[in-house]
Amino acid sequence: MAHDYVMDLTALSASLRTLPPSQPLRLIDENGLRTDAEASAGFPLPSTEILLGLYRKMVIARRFDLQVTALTRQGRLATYPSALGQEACEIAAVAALDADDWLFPTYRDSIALLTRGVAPEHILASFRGDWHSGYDNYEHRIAPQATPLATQALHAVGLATASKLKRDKTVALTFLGDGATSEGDAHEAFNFAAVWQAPVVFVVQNNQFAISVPLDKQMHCQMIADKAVGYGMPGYFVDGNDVAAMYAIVTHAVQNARSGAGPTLIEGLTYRIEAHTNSDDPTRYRASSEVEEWKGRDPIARLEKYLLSEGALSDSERSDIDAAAEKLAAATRECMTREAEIDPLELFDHLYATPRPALAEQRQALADELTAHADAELSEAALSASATPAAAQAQAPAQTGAHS
Ligand SMILES: Cc1ncc(C[n+]2csc(CCOP(=O)(O)OP(=O)(O)O)c2C)c(N)n1
Ligand SMILES: [Mg+2]
Repeated sequence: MAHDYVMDLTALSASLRTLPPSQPLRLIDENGLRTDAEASAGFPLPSTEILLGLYRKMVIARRFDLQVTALTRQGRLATYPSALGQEACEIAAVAALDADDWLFPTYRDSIALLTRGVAPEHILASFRGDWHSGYDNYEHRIAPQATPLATQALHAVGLATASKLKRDKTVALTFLGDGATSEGDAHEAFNFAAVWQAPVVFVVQNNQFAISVPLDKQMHCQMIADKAVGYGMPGYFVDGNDVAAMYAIVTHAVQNARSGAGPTLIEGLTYRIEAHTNSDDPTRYRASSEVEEWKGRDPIARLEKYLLSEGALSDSERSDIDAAAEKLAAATRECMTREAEIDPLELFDHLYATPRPALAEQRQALADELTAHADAELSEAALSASATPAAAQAQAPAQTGAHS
């Protein structure tokens, strides 16, 4: 019996996963060359027009990411989790969605938001500590960037299930980190998605670290994609630095979800080039030679090589993209020099549909304190204006004029 069971599982695994073990599915290799039918598992290469569009989005996203990291180092933002090196996963996933689909991102996925049209100022409001989520979630159909790991995966399954019940064809896509897949919430999300055949796509960005913990210290399986078998959904192990492969597989998964074929788990194998956040020192837990090795597998350089070899990326196209990236970087710098208008009383909003009496009292107490503080500041300002050298200075131009 045990033997039968093993046979069944192997057959199920083979039917759900079309890939040879350990070999990520790839359409363009590290040298920018098109792969053969075996490596691509028969997935077609996206058109040159689509690839050029993805290239443009990746270059712009990277410029944004570098700019925000620099601003964070200058102290303009409290924190920023960079996605440097992960552009292929981020941009391909978002590009595969329709405007009506929903995205459930994590703290790592700011460039996905950017690519979906959220303004830098609105993306960065939470990282500056101004608001919990600075964009209109309904307008962009993007849930708040989740910091509690894997919680957003459950929300994605919930929305997808509602979509199925309402028969409205909306697909939900959620990003997860490799570490997040070890959370209970991830397992519950995978399980319910499969049981309910929810139209949801799980894109796991395996950047090989959960802060300082490398993958092999937090899971014993060979591939995260293999976990899909246990839930009864297809799993794909994809080269996460090959934007063509990521786009092809996510598009396939989104189409499947929309047509009623249920969820898919996609593992994009990539690497986190930057620190976990600006408060992390990665030199304490990984060798710089490993980082350099992965820099050599850069997703943008790879696609650029392919496009150049196809004669599909002209000098003028490249300078146009660079100009757009610089314009965005300048706009990002500019908006981060502006002070945000913050109302401290918002602290009490969105907690209860009907505020509880104790909370209403606290709100009133803070309102009174703010008014008292503002009054005190006003009278202090009036006092110093009439009694300090500033008042005398107000006369200065006339005196200067008289003497000159
Ligand atoms: C439920 C929960 N537990 C712990 C943390 C602390 N924490 C923040 S990021 C992180 C590592 C996550 O790694 P991974 O899922 O691989 O995502 P990455 O940061 O690499 O994108 C941890 C443990 C958290 N945010 N939420
Ligand atoms: Mg990770």
